[in-house]
Amino acid sequence: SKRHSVAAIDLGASSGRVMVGEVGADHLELRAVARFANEPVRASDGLHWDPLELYRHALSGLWTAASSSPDGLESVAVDSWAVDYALMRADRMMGVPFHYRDERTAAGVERIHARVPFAELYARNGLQFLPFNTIYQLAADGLADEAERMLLIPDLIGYWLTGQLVTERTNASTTGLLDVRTGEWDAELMERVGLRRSLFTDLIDPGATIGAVTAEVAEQIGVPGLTVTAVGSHDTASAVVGVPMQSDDAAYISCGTWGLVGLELDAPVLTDEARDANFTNEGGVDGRTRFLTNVMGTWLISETLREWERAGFNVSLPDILAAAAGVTTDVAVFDVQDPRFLPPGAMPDRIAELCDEQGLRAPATKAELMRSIVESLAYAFGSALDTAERLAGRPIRIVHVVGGGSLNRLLCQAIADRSGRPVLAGPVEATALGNVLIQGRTLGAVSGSLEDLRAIIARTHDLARYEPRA
Ligand code: LFR
Repeated sequence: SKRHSVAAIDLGASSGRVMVGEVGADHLELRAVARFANEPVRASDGLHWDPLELYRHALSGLWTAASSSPDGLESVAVDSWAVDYALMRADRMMGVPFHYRDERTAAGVERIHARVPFAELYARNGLQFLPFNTIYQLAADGLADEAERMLLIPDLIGYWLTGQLVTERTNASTTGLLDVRTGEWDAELMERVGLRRSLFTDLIDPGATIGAVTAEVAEQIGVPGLTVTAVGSHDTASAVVGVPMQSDDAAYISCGTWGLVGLELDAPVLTDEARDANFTNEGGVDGRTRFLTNVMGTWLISETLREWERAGFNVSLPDILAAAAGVTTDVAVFDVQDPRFLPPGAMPDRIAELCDEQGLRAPATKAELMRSIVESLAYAFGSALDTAERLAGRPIRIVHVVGGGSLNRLLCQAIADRSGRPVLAGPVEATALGNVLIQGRTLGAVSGSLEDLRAIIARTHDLARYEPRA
């Protein structure tokens, strides 16, 4: 069958990449053409992203993608972390977008809940409580009243590429302003919380064509008329497309900065129990529901490494994981969901502090600390799996781990052990694969349901299996 080349711009909360995907009915291959860091910047008014820097990398990555694809690129699509946005006025970005880990949002949470109590919000938008959901950020954003439009990060990049103002639906589902039952903007909720309906642009679905790149962009990337396609622009939506689940008893952990633990369902679960367990019903590709909860993820590991580095101790992740694997004493299993771990900063101190408060023996060495983080993450993942199973009423007999965390063998084995279920690890680039497959389907390179697309991944990628040990 004919092979088609497309580019995926995949922006994670700690790094971004541009990948070229070659797709055909029995062919799926990714090649990275650019990888770059995405680091928060703390300025006097808070913690920010640098979207122009990301856009610069995206453009130069596209240039490399095009010039290294002899048969030509047919399409490009963007995905990124969720909830964050730029405010626009007269087609220009107002101010510098905030990072969701910025502490300003606490005031927004109070303002919103004073108008719409959380239980009612949950019934309307189906979202777990995360203090940084867009609705809370907008309520704390001094510029929202002056803005004409709000664009989520992938839509901002899409706007710069094409000049089209649209909002892709899977990412819109993380704003808190989408009706979980209809998938449409909730105008009544907007009115009650004092947000103008006109701030929000038309919704489009994954698979839609956004438009061709502008002449200026074509000039910069060296490809005239390249088509920008919508995919699951929330990275987790694309990652879930990229999980090679083969049966209804499979769950996933999309393990990067966050560990997103859950199931794909046909419809939301909006029970009191789901709300109390803080499970979310995010919008998936093809109208599926991503029923999951946010667990802290490899953020704890990367922030710990960053803190050690600042203190002059440089160690690679593989080396410290090897040392952690050699720890034979019992280590503290602490609550990784403690809110003190949300902002960037001194994780080793915060972990020691939490252990002291909870009467746990704080890790004595760096290897013990790393082991303690890994075991604590695995414990939290395991209990989230049990909760998902109970809330959805669907047995989980196999756990897929995708994303960067799938390369962490100590973690994958600990998940198998602590959850009592076999783990299938990989692919590491599930998000880019999900992005590329939806573009491929729009081009007619592949066809069928998400199950058909996942079967292509299963056929073309090797997974590592971890059996639970007693
Ligand atoms: C993962 C992710 C999560 C979202 C968090 C913040 O990259 O997109 O799904 O809850 O980042 O946007």
